[in-house]
Amino acid sequence: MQAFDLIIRNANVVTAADGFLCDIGVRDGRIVALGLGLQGAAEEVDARGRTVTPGGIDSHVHLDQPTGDGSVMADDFESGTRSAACGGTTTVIPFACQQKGQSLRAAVEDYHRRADGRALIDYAFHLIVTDPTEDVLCRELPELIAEGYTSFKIYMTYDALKLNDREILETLSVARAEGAMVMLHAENSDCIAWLTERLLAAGLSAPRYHATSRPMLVEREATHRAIALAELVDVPILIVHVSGREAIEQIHWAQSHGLKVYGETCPQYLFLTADSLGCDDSFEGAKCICSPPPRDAGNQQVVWDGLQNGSFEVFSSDHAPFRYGGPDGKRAHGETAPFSEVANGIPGVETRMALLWSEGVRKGRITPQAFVALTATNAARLYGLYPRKGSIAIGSDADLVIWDEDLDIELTNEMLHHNVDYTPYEGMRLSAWPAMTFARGEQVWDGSPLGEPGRGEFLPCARPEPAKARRRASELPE
Ligand code: DUC
Ligand code: ZN
Ligand code: ZN
Repeated sequence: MQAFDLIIRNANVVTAADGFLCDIGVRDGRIVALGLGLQGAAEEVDARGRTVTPGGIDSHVHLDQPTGDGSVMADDFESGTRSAACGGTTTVIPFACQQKGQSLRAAVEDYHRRADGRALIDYAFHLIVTDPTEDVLCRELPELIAEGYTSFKIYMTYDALKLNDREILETLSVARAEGAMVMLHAENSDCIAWLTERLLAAGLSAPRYHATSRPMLVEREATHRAIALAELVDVPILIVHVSGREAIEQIHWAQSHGLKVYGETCPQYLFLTADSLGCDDSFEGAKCICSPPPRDAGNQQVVWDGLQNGSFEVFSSDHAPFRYGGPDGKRAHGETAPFSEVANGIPGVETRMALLWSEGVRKGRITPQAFVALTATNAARLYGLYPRKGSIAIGSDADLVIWDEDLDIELTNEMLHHNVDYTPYEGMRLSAWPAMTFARGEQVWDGSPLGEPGRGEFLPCARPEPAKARRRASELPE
């Protein structure tokens, strides 16, 4: 028998901490040796001159998630994970979303049925808690956390999803007691509703007014409030999809006061602006409707700075796949639907890694090590998947990307593998793209998608170390 199933030779390995030249020996889907001159493999790949990073962990994606408003997500676990693999991502964490009135358990079981047998790469689940009844808080949530669903999202906006401050406090308390990571969608719901009503009453309903209805202030206020609520409970939180300066300032304030507040941002806040939603009243801008909305060039720069200076832990895609054409995507409420009825979210699971490598690393804005931390290692730590995922280390899964660089390619939707009919980044020029992606040692991308649906496994998550409260429980009154 050979010592290894696979050797990736002469790799310029980059981890969140280091960069070094070595061979990577893989057996049974895991990295079992890092060294020079490894011998004895069934298969060898020469990576000479090429950077090899851990496969990406996209810890914020929406796949086949029921929406309840007539729109349908175009990507299921098969197309979504195939697209992820083609873009260098080897683990995704989508959301099992509780509908109000539904048990959390039922939401999880339903989501497993959607995933079973379809995924091409490994996946875990976050929960979305929308109905924190006594049974959910006292029984279901603790049980599910113990079973490996150790992170959940809370919305502060959207009528069908949002919790009020009291409910947030109760839910945060459970996270604290059970050691789960809480993700918060921070936008002030009442401010948005008030602004939306006034805009629509004035006849300002085109996609571009989506940005007007959700100014930075509403994100800043909710971010501030989320931090205050978490401080009161003494529990770490992660603010998702942070769009610009004012929210980053809140996170930075919290971090500089010793609070465990983590931040996530996404490609749309680096590469899109409010102008992407249109400069006239055409519906085309619906392609870029997402929340919070993209801001302006000044805010883009502050987001870049935050990626560089450690304000952000995670760079995820927030892939929310709604088609532009057809009756059940962006147009589910008609061609002339007001912005407030357009499905929220944009695709990006396949483009996330290459956008950040091209525009971040290769343009000298972030280091290769920061890239790895932001796209893989930190997510693994924050969501209880480390060290199985997120690194190139002995014992870790052989989830690897070999990069092609010095390219000059035009990004088009035709080259992507999602089931969405557009990319918001159409026409951008990229200088890098994954040449090969390996997931647990099996090649899932070599310029063409490889691997069978169902090869991806569900990953129960450990209680994340970064979710630990700062004080002992006995220091808080019961
Ligand atoms: N929040 C998300 O996380 N994704 C899509 C839409 C939204 O509001
Ligand atoms: Zn959100
Ligand atoms: Zn999302």
